Amino acid sequence: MTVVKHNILDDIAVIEISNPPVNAISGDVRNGLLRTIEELSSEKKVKAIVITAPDRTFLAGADIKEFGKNIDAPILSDICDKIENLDKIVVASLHGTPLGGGLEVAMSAHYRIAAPKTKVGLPEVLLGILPGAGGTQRLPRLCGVSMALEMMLTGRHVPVEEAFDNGIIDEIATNNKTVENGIAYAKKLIDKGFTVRPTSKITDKINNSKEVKETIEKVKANALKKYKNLFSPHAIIKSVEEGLNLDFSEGIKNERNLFKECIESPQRKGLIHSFFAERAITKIPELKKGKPSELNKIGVIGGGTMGTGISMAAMNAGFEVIMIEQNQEAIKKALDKIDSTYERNVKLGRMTADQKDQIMELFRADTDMSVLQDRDLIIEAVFENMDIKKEVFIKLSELCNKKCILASNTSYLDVNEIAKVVDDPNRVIGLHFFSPANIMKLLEIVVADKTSDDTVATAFMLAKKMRKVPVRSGVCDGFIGNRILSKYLVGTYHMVEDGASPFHIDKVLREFGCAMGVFQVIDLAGGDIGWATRKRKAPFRHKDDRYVEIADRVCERGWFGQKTSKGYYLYGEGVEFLTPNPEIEIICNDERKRVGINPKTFSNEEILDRYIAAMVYEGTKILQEKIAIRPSDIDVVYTNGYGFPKWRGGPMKYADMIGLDKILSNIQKFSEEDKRFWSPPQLLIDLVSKGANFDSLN
Ligand code: T1G
Repeated sequence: MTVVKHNILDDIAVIEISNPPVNAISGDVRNGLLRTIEELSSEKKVKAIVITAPDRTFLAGADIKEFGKNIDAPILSDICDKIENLDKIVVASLHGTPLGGGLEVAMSAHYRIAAPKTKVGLPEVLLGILPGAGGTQRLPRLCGVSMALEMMLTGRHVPVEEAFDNGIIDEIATNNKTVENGIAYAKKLIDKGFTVRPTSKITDKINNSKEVKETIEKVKANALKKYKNLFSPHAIIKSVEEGLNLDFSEGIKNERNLFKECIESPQRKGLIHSFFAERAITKIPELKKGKPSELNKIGVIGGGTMGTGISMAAMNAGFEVIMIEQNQEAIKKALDKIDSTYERNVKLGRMTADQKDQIMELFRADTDMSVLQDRDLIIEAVFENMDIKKEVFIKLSELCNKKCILASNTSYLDVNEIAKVVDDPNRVIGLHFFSPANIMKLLEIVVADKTSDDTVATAFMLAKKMRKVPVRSGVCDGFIGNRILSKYLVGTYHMVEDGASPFHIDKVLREFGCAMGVFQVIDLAGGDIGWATRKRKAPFRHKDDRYVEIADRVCERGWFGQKTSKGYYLYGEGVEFLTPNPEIEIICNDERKRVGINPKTFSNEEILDRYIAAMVYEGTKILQEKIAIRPSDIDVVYTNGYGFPKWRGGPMKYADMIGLDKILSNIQKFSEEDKRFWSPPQLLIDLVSKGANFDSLN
């Protein structure tokens, strides 16, 4: 129930806004606030008005759910102008996370007091829009153009101390009693004879000096590189820059027009979808029933790339870690990797030497697995081979305490199969981290047939403590991410054998907004990993399945990518970034001749259509088999783990935006060439026939 209520205590009026869970500024809040402001503006005895939102946080911004719908009047920008132009002192009393429209309301007040630990920000850019209620005009007036642009282009949440030091906040309270803090501060201002102080009239930090112009030119130049695909960052800079040459009300109008352009941009749809998709991932049945068990001590089996990354992710979250390796040499190698990573952080000022020492105290390594008896969770990160993994789990099942959760970091293998060798399969789960595991946000939580709800709940709690983005996956080969990767990789090899250049394909995907092209990713991960997977799958490949051997030819030459300084691209001292390996095209032509294919030309559009079709094809099958609970989970996997552009929402959202009928007709067209690879999934046919889309399944 949304309420905007107010009380008048002597000569101070207190407005309290409540719209759980985060006091988002919905239509009801806007109407209530405007009504209250208008009522109080004519209250003679009232000398000051305090705006508060006492629940979990001060206003956390506009109600994002309203975007894309007709936003009814009054608009927040007008309400902010009314607040600023009141002839009574207006104080905003802040706590929690006043963000976006919430901070804009606060900046339209004449004075701001904030509770300790408050964090303020204008994160609209993360939603593909800009601060549309005066933020691009008022924030520079409070903290200067440089900091204002930095805040609006990063969307970061600024701690109260920094906000105070830079003029955004006028007073830091000593406690969280936001109503009392507001009243006391208003009284102090009145007693000291302070009067109204419209932010729009504060200009000392925005005189269009040479310095300000240089700042804006620098930010613009940097933005061209950093945000080359994005719309709203450039609109933000434009609104600030043009606002400096306009009077305030013209600046506000200009901001409004740019805001509308952002709202119309498909990037807004993609980024807002990602916002809610990343909040839906924890809405899974197991978390309704499961209770997380206590988690303090973690064991990691294996000190390779994944083992060291996982250990650091656990240490960064404050867990005590024991790593098991086969011998002292391997232990030394792992320890050096971990130590040098933290040493680099110290050098880059990301942590102090003391903090490094403290975090290293959480880590020790051993060759004797019996030291793992007191662990709450073990994460196995040994070589991707079923027999080796089973051997490890048999030992763990025998020596670990019966409450200890046993997790595998396998990136493809059958977790049900692994669970079969453990005394209590309820405590077995897949925790698929992404390399580098101490950096990458995504964590696929693979729920096996017998995994208990408590085990799943504990895994999601671990993810939260590690600040990971956890996505629930059922068991299948490659889970959500790698299964879809396998599909579009095979589809990509088909295109190459049919005549497309790997480098053309990568260029198209980079221009689409992907962080990297497919062949760049292969070179980064190591071609040998894919080769091992192809060999593992070979015995199970259907005789009629088309199999392209180009990648095998590359691997047979020992060209595994960055780790061998040669793959699809060349690497090394003095080698320019993205230098194609000239021998790749020769291999492709030789293979086309060998299999008798007359190469054809692929347009950018056809390359993209086939790439997207393969992803959506496999994504649909994953939904059909209930491996993923909802399409937006697949989107979260791809935007957090596979470099799919977040501003396109993810593959399933992108499919909705271009139309499932178009995807289906592409797949039907491609299936005429290869029925086995492209037979249209029933769910896709059903959705199209019903005129429905993937969003209808979220
Ligand atoms: N609108 C609608 N719902 C929101 C919301 C918002 N602004 N913010 C959060 N929620 C929902 C969220 O979906 C979830 O719902 C629940 O609240 C708890 O959120 C004019 C145009 C505030 C830091 O970008 O960053 O103002 O899943 O799980 O981890 O210029 O939410 O429970 O059903 O994230 O404690 C600008 C977005 C808007 C802030 C709290 N504001 N929110 O984090 O909880 S644009 C933002 C956040 C704007 C103006 C423009 C975070 C948080 P459910 P949560 P949390």
